[in-house]
Amino acid sequence: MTGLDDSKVRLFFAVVPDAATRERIADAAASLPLESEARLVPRNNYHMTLAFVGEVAAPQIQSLQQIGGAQRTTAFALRFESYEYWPKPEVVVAASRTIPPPMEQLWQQLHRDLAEQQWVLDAKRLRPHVTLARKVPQAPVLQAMSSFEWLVRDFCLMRSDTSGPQPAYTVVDTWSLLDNREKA
Ligand code: 2AM
Repeated sequence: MTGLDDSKVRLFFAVVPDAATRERIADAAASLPLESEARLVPRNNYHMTLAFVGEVAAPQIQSLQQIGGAQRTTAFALRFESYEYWPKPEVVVAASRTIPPPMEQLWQQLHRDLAEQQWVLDAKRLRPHVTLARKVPQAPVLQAMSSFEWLVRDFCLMRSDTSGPQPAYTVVDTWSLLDNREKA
């Protein structure tokens, strides 16, 4: 754990892409037809959120790290195959519509463990996605997306600093998912 002071920090569990996947995501983002007010997510900020926890006081971070470290899910692969426009948050995302069972298990268990520690999140269901662009007030005409696979071998607890023009994300802790051969 680095760079955390006594004040509250904004935390979330997420998967960060490897370099090759980051390139595929950037390719998908580059093909988007966007109006000038839209903001492409900087490529260093790409992530797939698993659970947005929100503002957390420093002494509580340890309990989140324990929850992350307690997960026993195998690695999984996801295929991102389409763009989606989500009008409420005004974002365009790259979406994966087929959810691998280990990912559903990780999502369910994380939310159960968080709820047990009084972290009740408002997420209703898992919708695997990577946000590509924000501040998109109207649905763009979206073409077919060149699909790509993302092999997920680990996940992180991330800190989000929203004080600048773009959020700055830092990894607080990372946990490897289990190899398929060493199932819990
Ligand atoms: P996203 O994953 O759909 O892009 C860090 O703030 C990440 O947590 C964001 O990328 C964001 O969406 C996700 N998130 C989910 N719920 C959020 C909320 N209520 N407030 C801020 N971010 C949220």
